[in-house]
Amino acid sequence: MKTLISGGTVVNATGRSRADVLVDGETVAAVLAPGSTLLGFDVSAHVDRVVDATGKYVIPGGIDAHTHMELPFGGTSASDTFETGTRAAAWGGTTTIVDFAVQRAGERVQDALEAWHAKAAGQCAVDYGFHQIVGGVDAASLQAMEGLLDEGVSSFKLFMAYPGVFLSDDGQILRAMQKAAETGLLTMMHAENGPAIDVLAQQLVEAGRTDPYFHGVARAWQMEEEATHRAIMLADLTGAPLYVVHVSAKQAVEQLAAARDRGQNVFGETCPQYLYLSLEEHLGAPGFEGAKYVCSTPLRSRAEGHQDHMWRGLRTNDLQMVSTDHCPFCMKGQKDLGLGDFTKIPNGIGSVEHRMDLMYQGVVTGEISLERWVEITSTTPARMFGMYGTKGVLVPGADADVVVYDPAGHTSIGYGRTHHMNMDHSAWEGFEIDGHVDVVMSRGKVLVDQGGYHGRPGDGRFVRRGLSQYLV
Ligand code: DUC
Ligand code: ZN
Ligand code: ZN
Repeated sequence: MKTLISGGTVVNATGRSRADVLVDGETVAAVLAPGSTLLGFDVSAHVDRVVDATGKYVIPGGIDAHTHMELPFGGTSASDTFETGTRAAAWGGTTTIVDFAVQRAGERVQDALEAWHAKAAGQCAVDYGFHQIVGGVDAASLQAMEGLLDEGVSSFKLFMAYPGVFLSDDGQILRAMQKAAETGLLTMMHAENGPAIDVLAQQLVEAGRTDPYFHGVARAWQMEEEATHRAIMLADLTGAPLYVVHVSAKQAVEQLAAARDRGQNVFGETCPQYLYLSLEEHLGAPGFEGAKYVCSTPLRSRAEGHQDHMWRGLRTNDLQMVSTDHCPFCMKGQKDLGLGDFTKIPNGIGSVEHRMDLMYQGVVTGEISLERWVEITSTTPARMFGMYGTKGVLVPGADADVVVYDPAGHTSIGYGRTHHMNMDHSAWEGFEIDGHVDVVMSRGKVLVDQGGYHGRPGDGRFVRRGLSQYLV
C-alpha cells in the first residue's frame, strides 16, 4: 500500500518545508519537493491513495511518554484500559505512548512487566512501550533492573511520594541510581516529599479542611522543590542522569535549570494541566468540582506565576518535553471516594486525547514555535526514551506515524462525554482549540480520517526502546 500525503507543510523539530510525504507500507519512503517525479513518473499517479494536506501541517505522530492506563491506584483503577486510552490517544494525534509497568515491594520486577504486557497485548490502537516503576527497591529488584534493557525497557521510575505504596527512601534511591549509572537506564523521578505531605494532609483533614482545594495546600511547592533538589543531589553523586516527571512548581524548574547550568545531565517534563489550570480556579472550584483536578504534583497558584514559568521553561529548554501523566478517574464511583476527605480522592487527570491540541495553542498564542511544538510533543520524547529515527521525525525510513493537522480547523472540547477517553467528565471541558487533528496514520495505517475511526484493537505494537540519546 502506497500513500502520498501531498500539498502540506512538513514540520520536523529542525524546520519546516512544503513537501509531499510518500508512505510505502509501514514506513516513510520519501519526503519530496511538491509535485516531484520519481524516475520520471508522476508520484501521485502511482500510489494507492492520496491524502490532500493542502494548507495543513504534516507532523510526526505525537509521543506521550507518561500515561497510566488501567493503573491500580487510590483504591480503584484508572478508568481507561489500554484499548480505550490508546484509541483516545489516536483521535488526538498521539501515535505512541509509553506507559508504566508497576512493581511493588515484595513483587518481582519480571512478573510486573509480564503482567503489564498481558494487559496491553492485542488491545492497543497505537504503538506502546513501558517504563518500569520500581516501587520496592531491594536486592532482587536491583538485580532485575539489569535485564530491563534486553526487554526493550530503558527507563524506570521511582517515587519520593506515596509512603507505604510506592515511596523509595533516600538509601533506596541511591542504590537504584547507582544501578542506573551502571546499566544506562534512565531514572525518572516523582519528586515530592511524601512523608511531609502526608503529615500536612492529615493536619488539614483534622482541622476540617477537607475540600479538594486542600490537596494543593498539602502538596506545597516547597515539597516539590525540596524533593527535586534531593533527587538532583543523589543523581549527581552517582553520575546517573535524571528525568523529573510532571514538574509543576517554578522553584523545581529553577532547581533543574541550576543543575543543568552546572553541567549535570538532568531533564524535566511538564504536563498541559500545569500550563493551563490553576489551584485557585480549578482545584478551588465550588463544591466537589475541584476533585476533577486532583492530581500529583498538584495544580499550582496562578497568582504565584507557576504556569507562566512552565511556558518559559519550555521556551528556554529548562523543560524539555510535555507528557500528560494521563491517569483518568470518573467522578461517579471513583473521584467521589474522596467526598469529605480530599486525601481519598484518586489522583489523576485524563489528557491523552488533547495534548497535541493543547500544546498547539502555545503556537497560536506565540509561546512556542511550530517546530518547538513538534519537538516537545514528539521528537524529544523519542530521543529521551530511545525511539528516535523510527519515531519522532518524518524522514525516509521512519515509521509512517503521521498527523495531518489543520491550523484553520477548530476543536471544541464539550461538556460530558464529547471526548473518547473513558471518563464521565474532562478536566478540559469548555476548552476551544484553534486547530484540528484531521488525519492520523500509525505505521502507514489510517486510524482517523474525516471524523471517522478506522483502527482496531491490536493495531498498536510493543516498542522495544533503546538507550536515551541524552546519555553520555
Ligand atoms: N500522579 C497522579 O496524578 N496520578 C498517578 C500517579 C501520580 O504520580
Ligand atoms: Zn508521578
Ligand atoms: Zn504518572
